Amino acid sequence: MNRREHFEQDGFVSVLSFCDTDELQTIESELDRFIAERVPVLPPENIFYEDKADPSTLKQIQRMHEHDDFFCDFFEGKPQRLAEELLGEVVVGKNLQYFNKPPTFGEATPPHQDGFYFMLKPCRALTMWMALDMVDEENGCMRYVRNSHTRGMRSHGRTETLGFSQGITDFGQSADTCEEVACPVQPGDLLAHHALTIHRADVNSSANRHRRALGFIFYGKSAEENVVAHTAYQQQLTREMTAKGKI
Ligand SMILES: O=C(O)CCC(=O)C(=O)O
Repeated sequence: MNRREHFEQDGFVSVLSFCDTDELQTIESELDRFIAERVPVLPPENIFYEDKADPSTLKQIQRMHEHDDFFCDFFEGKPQRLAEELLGEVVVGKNLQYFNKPPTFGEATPPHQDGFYFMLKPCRALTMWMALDMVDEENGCMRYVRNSHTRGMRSHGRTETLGFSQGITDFGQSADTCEEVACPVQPGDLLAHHALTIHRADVNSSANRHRRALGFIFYGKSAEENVVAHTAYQQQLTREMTAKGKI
């Protein structure tokens, strides 16, 4: 089976060594530069900290490609080509994200389907998640429910998790637990999942290992976005997070 067939069958696929050591070294130094120079001047709704008063707890950066030439060029290169191969259509790049779960702070990622956040018709989109650190069960590897992308959208409700405001309300049915696959990865390995694939991750329970990754979101050209509802939801969320002092 090729990787598109794996993606279509399981709702996710892993691509080992998507970036080699040289590419990773370049990404690491560009990321250091981005965090030092860009993060301090970005709109606050693009940056989430576990503890706003402690910069070492940086948890997420949103839309990096809109703020930086290096990350824009990278996003539109290999990740976009892979997205087109897996979805089988022309894609539109929507978000390049940085994720971290710092040791002792890293919260669990609630079970969710990205399509619930995206608000697309049809729900033709995918997310890629490329590890920058070694990520295993101890520091919270990604977990996918195999084949869940064929069973439609589940009901979601608000969570208190910063950066993952919606979670599946009835997660834990037997198909969820029996079909869940833990995906440990090495730096440079990439996981791609369909926007309807249920996924989650545990807390980072390691003593001193970070759990960093880059996320790439692409919508298929055939997917129509409910821009009004999506923008209204994002604005509401930003207001709530500001009021709670989270951003
Ligand atoms: O990093 C994580 O724990 C979750 C990432 C995720 O859910 C996603 O990229 O869709």
